[in-house]
Amino acid sequence: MADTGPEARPRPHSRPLRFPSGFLWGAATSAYQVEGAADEGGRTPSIWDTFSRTPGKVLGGDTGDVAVDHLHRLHEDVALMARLGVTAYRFSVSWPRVQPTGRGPAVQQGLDVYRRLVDDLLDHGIRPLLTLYHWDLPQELEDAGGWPRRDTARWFADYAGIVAEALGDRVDLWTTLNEPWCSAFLGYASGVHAPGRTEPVAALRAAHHLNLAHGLGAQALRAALPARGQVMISLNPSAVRARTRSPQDLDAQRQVDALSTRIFTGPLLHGAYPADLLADTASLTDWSFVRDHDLAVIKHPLDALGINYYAPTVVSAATDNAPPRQDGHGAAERSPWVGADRVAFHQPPGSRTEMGWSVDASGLYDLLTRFHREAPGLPLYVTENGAAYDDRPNAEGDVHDPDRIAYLHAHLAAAHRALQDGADLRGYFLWSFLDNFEWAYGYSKRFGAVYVDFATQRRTPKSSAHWYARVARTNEVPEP
Ligand code: IFM
Repeated sequence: MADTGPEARPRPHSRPLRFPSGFLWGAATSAYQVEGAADEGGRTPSIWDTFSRTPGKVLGGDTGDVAVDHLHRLHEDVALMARLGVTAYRFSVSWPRVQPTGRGPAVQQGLDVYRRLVDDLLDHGIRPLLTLYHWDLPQELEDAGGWPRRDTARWFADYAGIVAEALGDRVDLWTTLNEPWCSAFLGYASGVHAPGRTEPVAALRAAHHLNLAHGLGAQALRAALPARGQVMISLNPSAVRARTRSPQDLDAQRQVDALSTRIFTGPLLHGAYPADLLADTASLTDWSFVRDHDLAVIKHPLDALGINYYAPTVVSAATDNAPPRQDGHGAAERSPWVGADRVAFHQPPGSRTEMGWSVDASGLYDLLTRFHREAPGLPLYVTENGAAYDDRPNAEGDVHDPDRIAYLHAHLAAAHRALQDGADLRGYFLWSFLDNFEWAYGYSKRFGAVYVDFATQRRTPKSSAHWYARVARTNEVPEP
């Protein structure tokens, strides 16, 4: 549960905040959001190609067909990263680019793209962190049933093995899945993400098969990687706050914590689904899709846990005159919170980003210290953190983004407090290196430290990129 005790509050500091030596200062992207080249090299459509090409699904009809043309500009983009002092790059591999049918042979041309990228990163002294799945399921596998179908987990493990065989000699940090909560519940319950299905039970099945895919994928990685290969998963656990301490509001907090976080950390870290989650969803399913031995597979020992954090979630028990449901993931007609029908979501007062998400770094502290307590000794990475703002170049062509600098500052200070309180935090990955395709919001939300003119593809580092470069170079976060 969220820790809102006195130790969670910011402590005044006047000296720069120094991070441990070897701390990774990274930036992150994902394949569909940046690559473009959608129809090149034998790549087939993913669920996001299909979804974004369906009228009405993505704001402005935007697609990732061209995105920010990263695939054609890998060399230029890596050189820019190096100039900005980034010491690690988290990218994802597009499954349909390397294995177009999702379960057939690999395409060498697809694997070569990532080999070139990794070699370029290593030549510039930038450590690659490879994410195997950042939401772009090959469409052919969705047509065969998608994540609600159990076989998808096995096909994912085969794909993981293929990529590990190809790149395991040069990549040592591996993430199986990015934010499986979004894949399961935004993809199959609220339908605001691809594949756009609105089937609550399918979402629960998907969540389990994503967990299973992680476990089987981790086994495949271990079999193919040298001993120094590290296997993790990137979750987006919620820092859930109850609006009041009433038993009803605390129960709403418990439900959302189970559905957002413990549905993954339960099996991953403890080898079991939480009893309260099973009870909350009992009217929907008996969970018989969880088979013998699945939980042992999922509990495969992790080398590290990746945490993606943007904003806390504030909930209460719903009342008849409760405000409309707000969950920070777009205007869904159906709720992603399967089985939690009596929960209301609230916008706390205070500043917000362009996504409408509140700015509150204490949630990051809460999560890092929570997992430090829950899984003592497990190294942690912040694999995503950042903010969207309405950045625009000024008359000189410069892009000043003081709000993003303030956001990053506050969150790095929170990460530093967690380190001081014992969390074994090894690195931080800013989301995102480049402005990019923000899923159902298309190109309307800019998360990048580097501004991209989407018409010309010209890159302009924002003030925050220069600020972050100084942090990476000095290993210190300056005073505000
Ligand atoms: O852009 C996304 C990313 O793909 C996954 N995590 C959250 C980011 C901002 O919404």
